[in-house]
Amino acid sequence: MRFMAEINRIVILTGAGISAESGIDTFRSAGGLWEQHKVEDVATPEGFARDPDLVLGFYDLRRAALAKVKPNAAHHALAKLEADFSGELLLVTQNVDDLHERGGSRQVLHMHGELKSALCTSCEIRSPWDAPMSDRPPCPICQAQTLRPDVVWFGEMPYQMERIYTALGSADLFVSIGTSGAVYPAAGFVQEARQTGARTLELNLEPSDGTHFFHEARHGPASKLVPTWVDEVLGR
Ligand code: BJW
Repeated sequence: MRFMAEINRIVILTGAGISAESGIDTFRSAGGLWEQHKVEDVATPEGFARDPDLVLGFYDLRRAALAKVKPNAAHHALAKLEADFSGELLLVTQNVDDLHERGGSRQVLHMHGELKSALCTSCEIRSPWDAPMSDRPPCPICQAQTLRPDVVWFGEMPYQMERIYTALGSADLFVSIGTSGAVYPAAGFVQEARQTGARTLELNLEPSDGTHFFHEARHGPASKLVPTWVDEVLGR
């Protein structure tokens, strides 16, 4: 790893693995969400058009389950990094849970949306949301009963891509935590960051699909790897 004093701009990408030890199912592991549900039924616009009740119910259950889980040591460590790192840090998460925020992170870019947000398909405004949607509540802005989960499904454009690519273009260090590297465009961030000279580090339970793209990969549970790495960055 490049001498830490040279690291001024860090981009971190997190995925479902960082929340696994908090008790949230990942997608692609044995017993994960995509073994329990067909991805084309619950995570595509076409699936939502075909059976909105199924999709709204799926996300209602996942939103309600957030009340039963807590951030773990990895979320807390990234919050400590945000508070104590003197350079620029961008935390990008593919996760729709709110565990980074509850772990203390103040600036989190949710590129795949958030469970606690609703998107109105009529007025297209996003509103904070912490209730079921299966009963077709009205949009708080335009009153139309056309709310959907504010999450990014396959075939849809993730949020704030321009901001992410700009940060990747000037990053000294890109760190990927708890993601399988199976879903684009996030899976391509490592190559994007490398192209413009960033060091790249993977922290994951096991080698991801793109592990060979990283300069360094450390494998194990996020609750152990992330606090250790944060202490290294902060020189503790
Ligand atoms: C631990 C651990 C522990 C466990 N500690 N680790 C080529 C280029 C561009 C696009 C495509 C392409 N080929 C195909 C596409 C289209 C498609 C895509 O990528 N398909 C793939 C299946 C191939 N992508 C899209 O459609 C995206 N949109 C798009 O591309 O728009 C056009 C565009 C083009 C160019 C630039 C920009 C845009 C949208 C993708 C939307 C994904 N949506 C979902 C659902 C969100 C809502 C919800 O949560 O329900 O996002 S799918 C699901 O996968 C979710 C996740 O965010 C995402 C990634 O999953 P993640 O986080 O990696 O989880 P897992 O389960 O896969 O992995 C967990 C990892 O953790 C594992 O490795 C474990 O080992 C590890 N782990 N325990 C540390 N304790």
